Amino acid sequence: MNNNDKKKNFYLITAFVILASLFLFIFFNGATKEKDENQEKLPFFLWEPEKVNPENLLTSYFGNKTDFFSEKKISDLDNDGKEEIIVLASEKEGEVINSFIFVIGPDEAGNPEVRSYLNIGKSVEDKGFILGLISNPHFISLEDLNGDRKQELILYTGEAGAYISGIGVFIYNNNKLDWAMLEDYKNMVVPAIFQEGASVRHSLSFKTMTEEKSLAQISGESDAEENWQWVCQAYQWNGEYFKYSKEVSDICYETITK
Ligand SMILES: [Ca+2]
Ligand SMILES: [Ca+2]
Repeated sequence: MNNNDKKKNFYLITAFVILASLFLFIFFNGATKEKDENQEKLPFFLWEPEKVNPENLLTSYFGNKTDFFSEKKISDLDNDGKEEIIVLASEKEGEVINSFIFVIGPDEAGNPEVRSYLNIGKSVEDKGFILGLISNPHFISLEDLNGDRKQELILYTGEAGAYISGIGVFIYNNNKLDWAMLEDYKNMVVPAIFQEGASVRHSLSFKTMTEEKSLAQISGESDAEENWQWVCQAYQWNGEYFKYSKEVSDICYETITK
């Protein structure tokens, strides 16, 4: 090995050592940063919705009302990677039954907090409608009806006399729960509630049409000659609310009669 070769080797080794040091520095620096970020996120790992007792939280939220009967589901409603607890609860106030939907999520420390709640009956009245059919609500499903990857809540909103029962659709968006609204064929924008029963409509069923971003109610009706026929009314998401669509109603009708 001549002097030139030795020099060349020296430079190569030096360059290698510098590069290796640089690589190790970047690698460990990055790892430390990642660890710091994990530590900042730590409270969310403490959020264990299945261990939360919502009844305790809601009792303290509403004072000493202890006559809640409730149903709950755990699901990531708003698709942000963290699950929420959805609770249905009712309380009797004299002859009146107040029914609520609660959405509970983690606060910054990972403790449960009520994100939003809705008094089902009162919120309808606040919108200028009267709805006398609210009793003990139950879950039907949580699913994305309008294609924004966030789940809507589809609930039985309770039963009343004359074999009447109702189905309500609710939207949870930006930490706020509210009725999904729909525009009917008379161009009235109303809370999305579908009623079934002897004095309303017969054989109602509720159909979700994911591909059309629509929901539909299917009912049976007798025409003037007492001929039984199926009727399909479909409402398609227009970015703001579900709007009656003749076209989607026809698609709905085809799927149930073919
Ligand atoms: Ca969530
Ligand atoms: Ca949705």
